[in-house]
Amino acid sequence: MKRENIEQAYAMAKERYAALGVDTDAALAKLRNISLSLHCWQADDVTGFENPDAQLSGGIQATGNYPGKARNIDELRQDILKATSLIPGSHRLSLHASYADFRSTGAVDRDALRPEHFASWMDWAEANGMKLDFNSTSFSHPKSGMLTLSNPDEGIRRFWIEHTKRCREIAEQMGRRQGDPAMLNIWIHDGSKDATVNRLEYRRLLKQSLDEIFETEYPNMKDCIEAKLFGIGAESYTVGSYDFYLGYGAKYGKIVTLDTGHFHLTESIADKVSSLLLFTPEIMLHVSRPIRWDSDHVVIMNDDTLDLAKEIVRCGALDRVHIGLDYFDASINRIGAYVIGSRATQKCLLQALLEPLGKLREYEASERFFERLALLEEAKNLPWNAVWDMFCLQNDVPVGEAFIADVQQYEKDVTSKRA
Ligand code: RNT
Ligand code: ZN
Repeated sequence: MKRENIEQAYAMAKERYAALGVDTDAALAKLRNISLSLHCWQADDVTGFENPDAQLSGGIQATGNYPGKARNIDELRQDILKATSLIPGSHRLSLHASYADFRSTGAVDRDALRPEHFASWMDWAEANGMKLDFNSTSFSHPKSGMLTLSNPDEGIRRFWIEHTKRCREIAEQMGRRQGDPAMLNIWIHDGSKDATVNRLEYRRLLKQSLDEIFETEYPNMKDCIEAKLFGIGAESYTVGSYDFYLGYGAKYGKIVTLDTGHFHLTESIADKVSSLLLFTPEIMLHVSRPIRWDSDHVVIMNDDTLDLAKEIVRCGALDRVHIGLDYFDASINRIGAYVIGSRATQKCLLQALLEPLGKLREYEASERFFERLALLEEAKNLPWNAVWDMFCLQNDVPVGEAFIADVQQYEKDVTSKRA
């Protein structure tokens, strides 16, 4: 696309939006300030680096066998950098505890993880101007079973308590080093395939484990607890349900992670934002795309994601909502999957930032509901795409579909050569 055309289209869009009281330059500046937390696990189908034949467990599945997945830490890092070179703005990387780098330390089990096992990640992130977030990993481990932090077996429960404590310490070190708190997300798969007659007991144990895990206060990390509706093989009961974590978060001031794939399919995740903001400190998002189940398809610019972005902006909560991505599609080019999902999320945020909110709120305050609905409809086809192209131009990434060729080239040069 020619630079003059992008600039010309932007100038016209700017004028059009200005007539509705929207400042497109300000929207561009705000969007530039939003860092997505990119999930490291799209590049290798959530395999991690503890063991090359690791079998993904915990009720989640990456389906597909597209060639070229990252087989080691260096490849994963290279893929992430390729992806971020095609995504406008600067972003964070969210690591799972199963992505430790044991090359200079020797391997340890998950209850013995230390910041040193992530030192090379911290060096790498710093060198590349990227901040880190972290996740405990309860799945894909011999002690995972169906119950971890809620396991009545004291030995197993203690192992996972210790693991989660170690993860908080690692996140603290990441946060201290980068001068910005690392988000530590705790998601456990604990649940039951069939009817359980002990719902309360497992939840009591989970609460007890969390109480102990959170005993130490850390200033440079933030605890997030992620609920879920069900997993594969855990269809009847999930210990860490939304009610459970919402209660916990509201009572103890912890951040509740909303994964957009973890609710009944007709439930609006966007509608939860304003309530959480009133009762919990901040919000962590796992933006995903469920298709019939928590399938973790690549995020696209759909109504669900748009609604979510609009709610964040309408609540004036960009500084209280952390936007992480969480999907894993092994059926298409994995770097392309990062780029599509990240750019789609940003497009949604941009449209939210360009909403003629002043005018809409004026209509609403004076009960002009026809006018409100009419403007909401018309706003959908305001020239936001010209502003998006300008955003890509300003941030030196390919405009429009031009990134397809970049991903293809990388596939030709790099990923297709991986056996
Ligand atoms: C699983 C949760 C969780 C995982 C990652 C890999 O359903 O969404 O966040 O996807 O931790
Ligand atoms: Zn998630």
